[in-house]
Amino acid sequence: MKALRFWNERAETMSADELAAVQLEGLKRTVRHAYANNAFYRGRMDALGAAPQDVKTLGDLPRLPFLTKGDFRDTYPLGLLCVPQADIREMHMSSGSTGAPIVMAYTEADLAQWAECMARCQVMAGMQPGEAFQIMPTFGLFNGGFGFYHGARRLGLFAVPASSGNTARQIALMRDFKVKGIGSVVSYAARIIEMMDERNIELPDLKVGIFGAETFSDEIRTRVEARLGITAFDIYGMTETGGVGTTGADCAARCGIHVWSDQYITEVVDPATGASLPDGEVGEIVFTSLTRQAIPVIRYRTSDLSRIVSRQTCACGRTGVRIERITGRCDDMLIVKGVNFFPKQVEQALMEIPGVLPEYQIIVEEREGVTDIRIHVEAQEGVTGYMVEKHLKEKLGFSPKGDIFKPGTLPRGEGKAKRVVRANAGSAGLPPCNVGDAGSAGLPPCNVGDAGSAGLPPCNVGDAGSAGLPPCNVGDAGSAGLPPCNERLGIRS
Ligand code: DLL
Repeated sequence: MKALRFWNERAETMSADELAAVQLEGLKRTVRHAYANNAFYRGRMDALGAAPQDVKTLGDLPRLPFLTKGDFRDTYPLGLLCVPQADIREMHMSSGSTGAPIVMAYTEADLAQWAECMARCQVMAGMQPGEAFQIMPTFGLFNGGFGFYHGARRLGLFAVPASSGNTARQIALMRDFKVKGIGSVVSYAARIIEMMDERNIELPDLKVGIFGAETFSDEIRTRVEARLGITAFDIYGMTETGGVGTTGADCAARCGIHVWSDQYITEVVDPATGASLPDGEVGEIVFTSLTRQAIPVIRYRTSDLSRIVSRQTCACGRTGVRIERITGRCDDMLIVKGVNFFPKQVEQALMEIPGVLPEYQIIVEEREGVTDIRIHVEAQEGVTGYMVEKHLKEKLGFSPKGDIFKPGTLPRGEGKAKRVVRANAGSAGLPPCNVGDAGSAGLPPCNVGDAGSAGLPPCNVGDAGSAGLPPCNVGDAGSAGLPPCNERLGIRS
């Protein structure tokens, strides 16, 4: 049988004119549907003096109001629903870091749309019907596990729904069932590699990795590809647009994320003013869904930063708009000593240093209105704080303080990696942590590594693996009477 190059060749290779016609029809339908069936949408449009019949061309899109994460939260649980509740067949939810959760509901048709988008992503990555695909994001309210599953079922893959965790079993499953492709949160691929290295395991059948849910640098991608012997693809999506893969993935040509443009209109706006930006300029990505029923999104501001790289046909033959791999989130940007940067840039710089491993954290400390950061990174013996500092200075323009940890000692989670840890995370309703501020006596132990999860046991950063250790005072060993972390190789402060 001839290998599939596309899942839906017609939809994926439409001419620009066809695509524009499909988008206009989908936009008109979606706006009419939301206005007729949802009080929140109607109220927003009325307040702006916009009516469904005002949408006559795609150029009318900026006349419609934006939808924000705050709107999802304010209307929790189902205030954005545009169909009777009895028509819902599934829901997913993201917890976010603050406030009420964000809910997405699906009708039968919405589930089919998700499966279609995911099947397109999986074929684009080279998966073929009948091949085994292991799904490692969590199955549950997080959309990752079910998204890969719906796509795998639609495409006719042999689905291995491993969910997250139990790395030894994940590796055994991949080996025993000759798994060809994996879907995962990027940081989990690093964990699998760690265990493969420890146990000297190879997975010769594995060829494809589809990773997403968080930004990752080209350097990490290259390392993962080299060790696993795979081609790694970047898949993008979010709860609000209907889950993983709804807003596309990249192809083997690696020239941006292909947004499924018959399903979503992409805009890029200035994050501060909301004004539309021309192609090529970096700004906040805004999506409008064209076929979704239960909770359609109209001009949804994602907070994700990227730019439109091309509207031309890609080398792979697909014609939809392509955006650059996500740079970071608007709220992730750090400004330290007058230098603006994203966590992904720190990762990129760190991964250029031989011997530095892909586990790191950026501890953000705010003192008297001044932001400073401290980098915690795992590295093999021989890497010194000076080497790290010097390289970061060259790449970022300033030298953060940093601590180097032995391999396997920084805390690890099973979901998205928590790369940025705010030293004053107490503001999110969490107990204040003492990372970077060990001087404040009497503070409860911190939850470094998963500051979002309340009720976590105190962590032992620096030796997370060893049970029974007292909480550590990362960032300022020795002060406030706390015992120092016991696994540092080199400290520079
Ligand atoms: O993270 C969906 C997903 C699951 C994507 C598994 C890929 C793989 P949420 O939990 O709602 O959904 O988080 C969505 O995660 O707005 C981005 O900030 C970030 N994100 C998702 N994919 C990528 C990616 C899932 N490929 C939020 N690159 C989004 C960078 C990503 N950031």
